[in-house]
Amino acid sequence: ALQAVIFDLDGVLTDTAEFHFIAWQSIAQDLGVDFNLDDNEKLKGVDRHNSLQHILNKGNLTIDEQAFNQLLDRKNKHYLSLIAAITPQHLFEGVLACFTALKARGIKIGLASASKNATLVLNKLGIESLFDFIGDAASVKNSKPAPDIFLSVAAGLGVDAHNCMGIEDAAAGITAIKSAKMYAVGIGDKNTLNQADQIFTTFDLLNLHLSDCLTAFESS
Ligand code: G16
Ligand code: MG
Repeated sequence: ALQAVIFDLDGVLTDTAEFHFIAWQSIAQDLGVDFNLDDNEKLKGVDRHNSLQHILNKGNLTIDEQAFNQLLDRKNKHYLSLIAAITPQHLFEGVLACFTALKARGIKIGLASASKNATLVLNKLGIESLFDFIGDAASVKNSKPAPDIFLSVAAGLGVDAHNCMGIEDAAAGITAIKSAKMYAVGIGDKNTLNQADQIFTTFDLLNLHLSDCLTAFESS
């Protein structure tokens, strides 16, 4: 039976995916690498190191470690300036209602974000205290699409993977959930997230259909 729901952050609970895109696009532009929405789709859920490597590969560029780290630092500073204005108003519609409904059913709530800024963002959204366990992106070895972060959150919650549902907006995230042998719910585009067990266009639709979604888990 379902004992925990493990949420991704960026693009699932709030629209920080947009801010990551703006910050990466600016780096790519300076490197002279074309960076479009399709590239961005591939970077969703991917950690910063691998994201920069993807952009360099696309431009057939190699840079030394110092320059690499400087670009990571610059991207993060830009990102931090973009998220400075986040308030509880930026929480996607349906998130609080969904959390309340899960808690009423005794289902635990976890966070599996690849972002080292996750706690800061949760704080700004005013929802940090609602989580039973928040995964630490810095302490897992392999980033999404590897299952590590989802497995570490399940362990932190004290719940077996097969009793967990994972919620993701990124293809790499859905792969991570399925590799962790969990039930996967996608938020976003049907074609991009076609590996998911269920897909909703928005978080609000997931919340509106939460009972059906939980029933489908139990019969899976
Ligand atoms: C997020 C984003 C990614 C971002 C990554 C690392 O993951 O989707 O675009 O590159 O975190 O973020 P940071 O540079 O803040 O450590 P998630 O898993 O919350 O979607
Ligand atoms: Mg995401």
